[in-house]
Amino acid sequence: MYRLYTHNDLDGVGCGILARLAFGSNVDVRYNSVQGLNFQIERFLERDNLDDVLLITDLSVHSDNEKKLDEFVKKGGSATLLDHHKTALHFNEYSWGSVTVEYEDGRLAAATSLFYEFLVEQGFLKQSSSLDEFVELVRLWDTWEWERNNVLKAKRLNDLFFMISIDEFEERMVNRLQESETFSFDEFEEKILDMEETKIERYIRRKRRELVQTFIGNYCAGIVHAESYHSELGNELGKDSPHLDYIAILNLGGKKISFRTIHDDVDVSEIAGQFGGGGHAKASGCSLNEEAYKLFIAEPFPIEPLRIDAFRNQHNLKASQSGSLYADSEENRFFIYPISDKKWVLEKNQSVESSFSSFEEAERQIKRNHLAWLVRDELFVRYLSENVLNEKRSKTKGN
Ligand SMILES: [Mn+2]
Repeated sequence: MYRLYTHNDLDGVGCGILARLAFGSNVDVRYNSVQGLNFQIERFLERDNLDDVLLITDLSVHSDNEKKLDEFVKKGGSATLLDHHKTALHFNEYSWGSVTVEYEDGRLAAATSLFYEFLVEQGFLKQSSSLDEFVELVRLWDTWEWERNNVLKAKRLNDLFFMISIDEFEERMVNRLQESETFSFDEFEEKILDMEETKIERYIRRKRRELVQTFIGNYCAGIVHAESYHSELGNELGKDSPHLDYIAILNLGGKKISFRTIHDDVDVSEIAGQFGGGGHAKASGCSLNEEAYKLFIAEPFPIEPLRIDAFRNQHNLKASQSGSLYADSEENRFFIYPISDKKWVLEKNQSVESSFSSFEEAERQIKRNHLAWLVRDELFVRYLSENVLNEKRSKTKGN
């Protein structure tokens, strides 16, 4: 009997689907959380059945199980651990461990793509174009390469994975990969995916209206309370307000904070680390301890949400050659206009404040320090006409 222990995310379940296709009813597949795996492996080792073929994908075991697994193999047991996480690289020291983080051509590896190559190489599975595509979509999702290459189908595959149960997902994918030559969603899946997308868009729009801005340490943070869609939220709010260094997403019920950034020069794993958490440079998290509660919830509580830039304007547009007008809650007016290709002037209440080499830098300055927003056309037109009139009047006086 083949026994596959794998992760319970899309990449892990991708391995489960491949195992079903390769071994049919001759495989027992278990989906585990990171913590759940060691318990399962202990149970497996206690049974001490040398006829079983053990496969572990997308997860690794703790050092105690590592030793026991090595003993199991040394006395004739069969085990293979395939992973792509940096933290598992030391398993390459064992004949039964194979960890690849990156392919030679620079693409990042995923457990599903490694397991696919393994099964084909060993002659358990025949390569096909639908399998190639399915495996590549899982890899693109798991490594976040889908974003850079803008492969929405990979994101939709993961959305579908979250919308139905693991069992149903597995069954649908196994049938599809056996039957079709290309990989695509069926009509029902397309429909629920479209509905989900609309729902997420609406959720993000609502959350944008609750976004609060404040300085925490040296960073200008955007703070929002949300229970779902953290990746989408962090990404969309970050792109919508690039002047924010990162977005902190608070889940009070779960007592957790997620940090997301779109900027290469901000490392949110460091920020999470200050509160006992960790993660990656662009996505991290921590528990909500007392210090974090004070900084991210109590102190920003009285702050009004960040105003939204006017978005139906025809005239007052960002980076316009005829200038862009902003306001803040103290009724200051900020006017940004170019005087040459690389010189943008910032006026505050009609007197020159400073100049910048790009529009973005000027806007960043007023958004970070004054929480300013792009005003509606009506205000822009009034501002310009008052300016013109003031000028005429002052000239007439001079005569
Ligand atoms: Mn993975």
